[in-house]
Amino acid sequence: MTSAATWTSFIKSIASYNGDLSSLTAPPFILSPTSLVEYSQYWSEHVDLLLEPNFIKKIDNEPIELTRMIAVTKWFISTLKSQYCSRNETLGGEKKPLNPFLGEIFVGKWDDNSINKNLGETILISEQVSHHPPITAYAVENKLNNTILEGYNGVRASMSSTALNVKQFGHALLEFRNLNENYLITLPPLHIEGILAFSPFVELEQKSIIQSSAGYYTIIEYTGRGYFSGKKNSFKARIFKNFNDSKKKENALYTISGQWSEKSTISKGSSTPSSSKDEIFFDALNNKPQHLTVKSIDDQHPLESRKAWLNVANAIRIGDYDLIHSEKSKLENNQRDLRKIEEKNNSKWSRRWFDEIDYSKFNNNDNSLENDIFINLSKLAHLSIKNVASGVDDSSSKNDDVDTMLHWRFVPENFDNETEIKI
Ligand code: 0T9
Repeated sequence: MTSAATWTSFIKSIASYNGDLSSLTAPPFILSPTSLVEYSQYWSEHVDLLLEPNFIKKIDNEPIELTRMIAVTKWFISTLKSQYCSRNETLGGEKKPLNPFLGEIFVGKWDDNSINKNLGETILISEQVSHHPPITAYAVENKLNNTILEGYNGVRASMSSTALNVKQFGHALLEFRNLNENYLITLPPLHIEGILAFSPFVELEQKSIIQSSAGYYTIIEYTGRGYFSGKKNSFKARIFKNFNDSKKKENALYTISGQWSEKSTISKGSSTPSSSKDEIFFDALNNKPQHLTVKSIDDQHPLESRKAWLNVANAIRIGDYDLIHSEKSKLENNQRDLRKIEEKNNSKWSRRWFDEIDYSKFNNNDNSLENDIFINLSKLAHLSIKNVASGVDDSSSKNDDVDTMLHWRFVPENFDNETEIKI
């Protein structure tokens, strides 16, 4: 088949889309040789900004917790280009990632590249904790600075006439243990545009929220091309003293605006900063991401993503559709066999470094979750703790038909006792 013909059948498969992303039969040139379990690395490609709050000194009369919230907001904005544009840069467009198998893992580390700070080593561990629906859990850990970012994510997608609309589930928790300060971060909805024009790209929608345990509350609103600013990847972020203050935009302590994939500026108060007069907040064009280092494939465990998918990835790189198909089938059949054996033995696949926590225990007066940072931060931000889309508030009527409160959490002991997987 010609590219155009396979593209047409792809568009047709999208038109009859049933919500299961793995069922999309995509032509080879839209396939990425990278598994979704790798995408967790995008959280930490500006590791200096991630760790920055540990190094902040109090300035003038500004509460130090506010200065740290500004730093966390800057780090978060810096992650977006890696998260949502990097395939365009390395592969020439958004591509369909490999759908990770249950138990697939991806690990790596960032060395300390800074000149004047002692950042120490930062590691990433990422694990596919569910296959149906696909859910990836991850932790980014820096022992020297006692800092942990952990989270999980999954998506639910639906097709409209021109775009694939994607809701994210899950959240991230950022803990600065030396500072006794934590942050909850929600994941924005997005859509994939440009499918009919052969060049898919992500556009973010609505908002992300960052809630600090010190009360500070940042709301980041996304707009894209064609909206009022007209520029792609535009955002406006407002930092408030707390959730209640956020009801009136005039209460903003700081306002940041610009393009997260390019430049943004910050100004005090609630007026929109001017790109010519105000201070640069983050310049994505002059702050290149620091990629993590990963062991060579020879040194990897069979569950490690690049090793497990090697043959499929190579087939994608040479664009051999039959080979992609046969290599993929091998892997998928293996997985089916594993599930059958588990069913027969009445056992289940044991997750390596993460565990699903049932937060409904909290409502049933189980005090093991008394000081849980997710519950405390969700309360401050008036966010639901149910399994609703990320960022949905606790009063939304959408919550009524959802009664599970299951969230994936990092189990540090499991990782400390890990003997098979080396970073
Ligand atoms: C978590 C991120 C997520 C994963 C990806 C929607 C998407 C899978 C999920 C949400 C990361 O932290 C951030 C970035 C990009 C998201 C992906 C973009 C995308 O297109 C895929 C979906 C599954 C597809 O591949 C659909 C096919 C597409 C190429 C249409 C032509």
